[in-house]
Amino acid sequence: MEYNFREIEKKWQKRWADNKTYQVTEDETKPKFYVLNMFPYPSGAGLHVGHPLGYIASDIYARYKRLQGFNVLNPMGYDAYGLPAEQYAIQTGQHPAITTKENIDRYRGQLDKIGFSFDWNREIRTCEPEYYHWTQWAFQKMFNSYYCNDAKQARPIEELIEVFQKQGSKDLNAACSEELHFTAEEWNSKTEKEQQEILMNYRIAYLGETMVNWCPQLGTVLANDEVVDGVSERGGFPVVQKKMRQWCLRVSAYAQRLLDGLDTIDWTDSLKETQKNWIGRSEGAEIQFKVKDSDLEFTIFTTRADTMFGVTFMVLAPESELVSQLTTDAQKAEVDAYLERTKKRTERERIADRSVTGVFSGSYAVNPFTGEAVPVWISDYVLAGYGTGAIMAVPAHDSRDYAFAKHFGLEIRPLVEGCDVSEESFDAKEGVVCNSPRKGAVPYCDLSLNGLTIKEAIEATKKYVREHNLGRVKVNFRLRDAIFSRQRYWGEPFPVYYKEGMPYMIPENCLPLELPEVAKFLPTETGEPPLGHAVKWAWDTANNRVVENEKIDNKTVYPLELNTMPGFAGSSAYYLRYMDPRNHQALVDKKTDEYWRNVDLYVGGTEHATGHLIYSRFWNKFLYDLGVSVTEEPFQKLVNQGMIQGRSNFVYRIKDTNTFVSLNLKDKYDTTPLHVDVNIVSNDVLDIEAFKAWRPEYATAEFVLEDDGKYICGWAVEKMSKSMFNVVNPDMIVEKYGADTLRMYEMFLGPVEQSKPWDTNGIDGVHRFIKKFWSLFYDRNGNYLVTDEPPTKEELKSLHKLIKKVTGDIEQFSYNTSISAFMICVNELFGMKCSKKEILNQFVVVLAPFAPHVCEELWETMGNTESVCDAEWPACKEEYLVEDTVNYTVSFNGKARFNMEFPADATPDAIQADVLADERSAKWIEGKNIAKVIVVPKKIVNIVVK
Ligand code: ANZ
Repeated sequence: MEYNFREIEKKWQKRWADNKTYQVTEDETKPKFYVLNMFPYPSGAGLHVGHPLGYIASDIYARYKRLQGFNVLNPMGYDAYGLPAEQYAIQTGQHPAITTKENIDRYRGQLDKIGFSFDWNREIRTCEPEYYHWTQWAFQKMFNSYYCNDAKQARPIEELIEVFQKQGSKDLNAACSEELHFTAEEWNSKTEKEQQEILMNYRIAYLGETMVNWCPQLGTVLANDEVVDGVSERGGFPVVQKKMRQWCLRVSAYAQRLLDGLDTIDWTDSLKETQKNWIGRSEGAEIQFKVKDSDLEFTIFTTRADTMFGVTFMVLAPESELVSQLTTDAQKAEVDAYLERTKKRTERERIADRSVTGVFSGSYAVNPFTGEAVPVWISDYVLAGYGTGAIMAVPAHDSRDYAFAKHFGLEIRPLVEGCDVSEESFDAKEGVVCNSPRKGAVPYCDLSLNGLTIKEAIEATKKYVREHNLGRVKVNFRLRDAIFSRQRYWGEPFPVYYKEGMPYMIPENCLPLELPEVAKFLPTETGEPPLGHAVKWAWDTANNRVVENEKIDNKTVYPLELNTMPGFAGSSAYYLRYMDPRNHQALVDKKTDEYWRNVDLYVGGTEHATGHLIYSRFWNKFLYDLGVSVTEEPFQKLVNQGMIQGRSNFVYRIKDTNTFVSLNLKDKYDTTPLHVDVNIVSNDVLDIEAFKAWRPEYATAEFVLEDDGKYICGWAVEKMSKSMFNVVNPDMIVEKYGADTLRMYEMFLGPVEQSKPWDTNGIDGVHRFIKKFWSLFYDRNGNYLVTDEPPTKEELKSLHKLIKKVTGDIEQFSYNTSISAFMICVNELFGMKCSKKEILNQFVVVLAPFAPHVCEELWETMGNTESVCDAEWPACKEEYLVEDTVNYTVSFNGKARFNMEFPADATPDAIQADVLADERSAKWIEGKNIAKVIVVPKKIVNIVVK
């Protein structure tokens, strides 16, 4: 019988579906293991061979764990809301729900062909009301919670209201947007609206005034990475910085816990480092400066409190509220012009750009340590959203302050008098390096920092600041709150209506609030988001239902929110929903949650290092505070799969002609390289007829060929993308070689974590391996070869070497070396003509995670009645690996002369006797005396002759 992969794969895919082989339930008798892939956004282009790389890697692990007796959860679903479907809808008028469904069906068809062990019963789609019910629910919980810094957890907002009623904001230690001070009486005498405004300052989901990248032409806020050089990445429209009231999530409240949690999880060091930098913890001090000749005061944040004596000016962020307060009339025109200019720049550009710009405010601030007045400047190198948005500048010791001072001719004053402050003496890290002792006590301040290290000096200064009430010790984080509103259609609607301009939540039991239909997917003429086109988008509080907008009376019927949630909303807790995807009462049932707990192995791309992987950790911690999630960290181990790059092919057109010249002749002409579809190129040889048929303009193309009549294409490794015509569709590979070959080949390409080009040149080898494996079971004439004969020692050794290697490799995600081990073992068994059931049964089990279809088939052939998925992973028996003989190098006077085999248990005396008796020794001993014989067990025998 031939290896007919098409029939075999079809048969087993059907059998698995019919028998629900991959359906999993909570089984208390077995330990659980939860494997998860970052779920895909189903794009219109379908899957290319790069996409399944991570899925195959995790599938192998899932199958391996199941064979080891674990109850494995391996679900799959779709991140189905998103921009491309909406853009497509705008262009074509097709409803995004329809295109999304089509794309999902296509993905599913492709995935099914690869033989994954997904439990499709648990599929989720983030755009389904059944799913986003719980996204909306979590949002409402965040709205109704605040973060208590003492308890270090989210607490119900009612608790805060109670505190305000009793004692106002006194002794409050809660995460907030702004420090507010009020008494109980003040609170109690406020109107409902005023109280709601105050609570907004503490809610974990809150409406906040934030600076956003606003693109008027697109009518939406854009994320930082969607803005390039001040224009939108899509369309190139101008983007401005605008203050807008937007939904935000108070992620910053969790900064310390997000940092601490990293120590408890098994992620790569580089990923942890990226998150640490993103969170950006920084210990420092907030110090108050009085404004000269005024009652005003402002606070700066510094990590170098010890540099107070080197302050020569102050700088405010352009967006700081202080700017208008401190700008003098004389400076107003200049300041306004400056503000107008900086408005156009995004924060990211401001961080990256090191050119110096700024303007003097006209005011002076008084250094509380020296009593000296220094000028207050405004510059966009100070960021509004960090620290207090104001700094004290110490140009002698900070490089940006230094550049600023140089540019504007401001004083540069080192901490030690008489230091050289020229450009050459400035070190970007250390500032001006002065080796003499620090400046001592100065008039007005009795603090001496003489002889202290920088660290000690910082601590001493902070102590002084505290004791003299000049400020406070402060830990700052770079991590910002997440902006959670999008002016888009294809996203989760907010379960929110507005009364007197303040948001209210629709009752929890009315969730989900379904996305309404709209006539157009564009912003409205008045600049409202697309939901502004909906005609039935008002909340009737008397009947608790959605009603027509015309019924809005602002007494019982109110307008609903027009923004939708961003892409990361639906992906922030999907791993919890897989545990219990059809539960209508809760996000996840408590008992079920306690069984699955968290994801043991998460596989996905590094591009999510600071987005999804921060948001979902935050979201999970919030749910943990609520008692919903049972572990604080959602993803225990994380593996980043590398990217599969495309291997592009090129043809060379002679300029201004329709003639194409082959690679090795192209230098004789003036040519332009053009991408050619890799699917009509084989081993870099162009299929000329297919090329002519590819595009109408090439139908009449002419060619300058190599001597052997071939057209050879050039090649390069690039991103796999449609525009480079280097996309390889897995369906084609499955069709030609089968899914088992595709799976093994993707793993054979190299380490999972590494990026590597797709290069089909080796795929035949992998396919041949499976065929050779098959031939251990059936000969060419279809005769079944498997026997019940007992295996030999050599055969057992070969098998157990394989078991040991593959077990170790899988644990390390080193699948490429496993594939080589399989090949070696098959060659060994082939050489020994081994078709013994005892050997092959175990081999099949070990190979099954990699090539499940062919293994199921052969497993069945050998008389097994249950699926190979439920076999037992074989244990490696070390006794089979012990070598029977040992190879010794025989040396004379330290020079290796020949080798001899000895039984592993031979004694040194026996070895010595045999070596000396060997005829080859005679030549080296001849005419000399044996002075000494040294036997190093299992290695060498050295004979010293004189
Ligand atoms: C004086 C000083 C002297 C500073 C010195 C540094 C070196 P990290 O570690 O990032 O927290 N800073 C404070 N707020 C800022 C803002 N909104 N925009 C830009 N820069 C700001 O850095 C904190 C330091 O960055 C602070 O310490 C402050 O400058 C500056 F030799 O104060 B330092």
